[in-house]
Amino acid sequence: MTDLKILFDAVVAGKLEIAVATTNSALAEGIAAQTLINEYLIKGMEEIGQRFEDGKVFVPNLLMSARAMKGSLDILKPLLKDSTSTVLGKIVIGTVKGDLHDIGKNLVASMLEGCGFEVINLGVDVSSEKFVEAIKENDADIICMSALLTTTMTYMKEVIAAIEAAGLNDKVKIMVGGAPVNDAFAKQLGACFYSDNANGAVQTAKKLMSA
Ligand code: B1M
Repeated sequence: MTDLKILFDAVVAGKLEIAVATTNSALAEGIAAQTLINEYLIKGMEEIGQRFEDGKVFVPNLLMSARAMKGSLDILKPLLKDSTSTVLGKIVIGTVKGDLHDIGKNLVASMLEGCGFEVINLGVDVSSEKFVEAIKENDADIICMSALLTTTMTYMKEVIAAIEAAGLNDKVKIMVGGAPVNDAFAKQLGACFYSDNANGAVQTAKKLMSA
């Protein structure tokens, strides 16, 4: 029986090979992908984030942890798919300008894709112009913005202003998320829907498509 604490420790210590090997053995024993993500990978990233905040580790440690988490997620992502065969809607997703954090955003994108949405992932450091262009080009139903920094979350306002200026606000629904974002902030932004995790983002997106 795999000791799953090893997975948590591998993320914290940034040990890619151990993270990958433990993920594979846990899956072989029938442990669900969602359990590995929610109970070990995300918690490992939270722990390294806390150590960074406390000045105990530095940016290279964050990068190694991110690499270990990504290695594990690459194995788990294909397993997040459900049996939906019809496309529920089109979603443009990206991390806003100035922000390079993409692990959470990619997890949200994978879950949305796995649950039947067509997802156009614009990556990180995405400008308002690029968001607007992608909405138009893809005739998107929903846009999801992610921000992990208190200094970049405010850029969401600019994206919303650009969407309004392009006359797209009646056409596209806006969702926001990321560690510093909360419901109150989403309300301040205006007609925005907030979710604090990937599962919640899928549920919200499904509700918006059936509204
Ligand atoms: Co940085 N970083 N980082 N970092 N980093 C944080 C965010 C920080 C909180 C760490 C800390 O101090 N405790 C802090 C921000 C402080 C603040 O703004 N108040 C911070 C800082 C300061 C920085 C730098 C400035 C450090 C420096 O250079 N001095 C720098 C900024 C670079 C930049 O972006 N311009 C920086 C850099 C980096 C790395 C590149 C080294 C690396 C990112 C690698 C990568 O993403 N490819 C990194 C990492 C790994 C982190 C922490 C440790 C982990 C983030 C993560 O991946 N979490 C983070 C600390 C923390 O969050 N505890 C930290 C796991 C992920 C699954 O969770 O992203 O929250 P999360 O996503 C969740 C939800 O938020 C939600 O669902 C996801 C799944 O449940 N969600 C959405 C996310 N997006 C959504 C969109 C939606 C809906 C839900 O749309 C609808």
